[in-house]
Amino acid sequence: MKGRHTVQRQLLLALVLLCAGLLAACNRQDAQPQGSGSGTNLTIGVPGMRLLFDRDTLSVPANAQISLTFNNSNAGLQHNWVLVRGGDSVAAAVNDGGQTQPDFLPSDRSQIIAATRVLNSGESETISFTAPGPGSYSFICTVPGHFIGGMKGVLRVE
Ligand SMILES: [Cu+2]
Repeated sequence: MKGRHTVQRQLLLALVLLCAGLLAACNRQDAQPQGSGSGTNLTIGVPGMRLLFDRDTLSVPANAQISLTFNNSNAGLQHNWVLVRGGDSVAAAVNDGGQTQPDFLPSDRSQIIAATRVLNSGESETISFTAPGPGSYSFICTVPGHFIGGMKGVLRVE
């Protein structure tokens, strides 16, 4: 029985040390300035003169704070980056609703999670948003003709 008590004491000690370590780790995280370490940074651009984003898949953790920089590195054309609350059918509806609007976004923004403004060639913009729950969400460019031309991709939320 004596040996068993020793094992129990050692387990208890290990547990106490583990808790102390976890608390220390939590305190260190709390001490960090906001935006460093806890968020996810993404960058996306446009290759050459093509109607494409330079990445067709982005992955982020569910509910993470996202900072996304869209560089319109395309030589000559305007583009935006619009993340919708669903797949391609939702993307098509958002795209259709924005075609005649000055900013190419529908007046009803309920199906839009995040969007940059329309950027001229050479401009960039960084936007912040909270990732939705797990799933696949389409991102598109709503400048007329671009989504139809294939300017789209998928944000995977895990
Ligand atoms: Cu575009």
